[in-house]
Amino acid sequence: MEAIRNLLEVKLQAFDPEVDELIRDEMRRNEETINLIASENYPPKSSMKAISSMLSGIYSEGYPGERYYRGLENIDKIESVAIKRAKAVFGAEHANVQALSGSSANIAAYLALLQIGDPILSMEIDAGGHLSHGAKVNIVSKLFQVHQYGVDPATGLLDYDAIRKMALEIKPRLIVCGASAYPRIIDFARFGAIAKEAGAFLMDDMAHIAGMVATGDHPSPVPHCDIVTTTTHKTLRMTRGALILCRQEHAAKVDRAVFPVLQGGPHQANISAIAVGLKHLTTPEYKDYIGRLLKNAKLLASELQALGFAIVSGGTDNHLMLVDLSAQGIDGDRASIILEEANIVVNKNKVPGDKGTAKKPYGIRLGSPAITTRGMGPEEVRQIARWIQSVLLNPDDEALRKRVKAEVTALCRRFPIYQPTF
Ligand code: DSN
Repeated sequence: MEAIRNLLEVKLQAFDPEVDELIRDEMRRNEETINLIASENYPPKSSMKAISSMLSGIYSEGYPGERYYRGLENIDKIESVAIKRAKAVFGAEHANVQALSGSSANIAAYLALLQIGDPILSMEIDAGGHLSHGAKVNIVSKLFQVHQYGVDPATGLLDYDAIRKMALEIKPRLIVCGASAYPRIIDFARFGAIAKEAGAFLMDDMAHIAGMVATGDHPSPVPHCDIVTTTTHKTLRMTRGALILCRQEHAAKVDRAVFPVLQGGPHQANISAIAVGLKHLTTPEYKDYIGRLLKNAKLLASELQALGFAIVSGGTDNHLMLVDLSAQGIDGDRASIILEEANIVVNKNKVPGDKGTAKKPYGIRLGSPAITTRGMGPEEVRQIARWIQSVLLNPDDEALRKRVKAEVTALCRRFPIYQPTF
């Protein structure tokens, strides 16, 4: 933040006060709101210092030691550090750090392992899968023959017997496990056995749980999968990008799928920030952060349950939870709007068996990564649950929302996002 602030003060404010003010507004919004978006977080100042360097203007098509342009001696070293750290943190045989986002990482993984038109078996978006796992509106569904599994609508859990049955019938070339909205541990060993029996490759998109995997607080998909992808900015708390981890046998195909098949020059400023972020993952502070994040998520789920909300699957094993609002008679769209009016930011989300639509589902998704980065703990989590209850049970009470907003803002002031040590 300091680096960005300096940059703003030195150049941006004078040159472009319009954009400067909008960025400042966004920083103020963050400082004054409770962010429960499960996929968002605040990167450390050291990572932001790295990303705001002149590396933003560099072109470096290719990989360390095999570039198409000259002048990349330092860039090669930086990318090599990022690769070495990514392999070490996750125990992977090979790492590619160039994919620009989770969706491009996933598409690169498919292109590495599959021919166009091959069958894939993945999780449907309504059950917690991601767009890039093959949702109808996504390019993946046009490139490959996508078959999808869901969760048991009664329990909200993956039904591994049903997935095995589908896999043996469909004979997919690739099975995708991993999700954007699944609150329980995924049995990667079980998926590995199903993929082996069906003769399929196995890929995991661990974007949401990668932070816990990095610290050993969640089973790792790496030993069981041909390829594992992740974004870098959710529980991993880095700047926005992606990693693709794979077995050595797939390394050349993965690298080629990223460049030159899918992308041109990688964003080297971000790769330098990812290298810095990967170093953070090995610190005792980060391990402690993940422990607090898990406790906060479990507590938020149990408090909301005690206050009468239905939590899909009855709780959470990770950093996120899905609240089914059908019993409260309020849809997730309206819920997210009135919570935002009280400075509590969440996203609407479908829940298993949801009768609503993507735009008006009957659930919301909540996560603990951002509030935990700010240092909020049990006392604040209990208070947040009470605020959520009072706002959602009184959707027509604007005065109440104003009062909650004032209380939320006061709490946020006690927990500045960027403390001196972060
Ligand atoms: N949009 C992200 C999420 O919220 O899970 C996934 O890309």
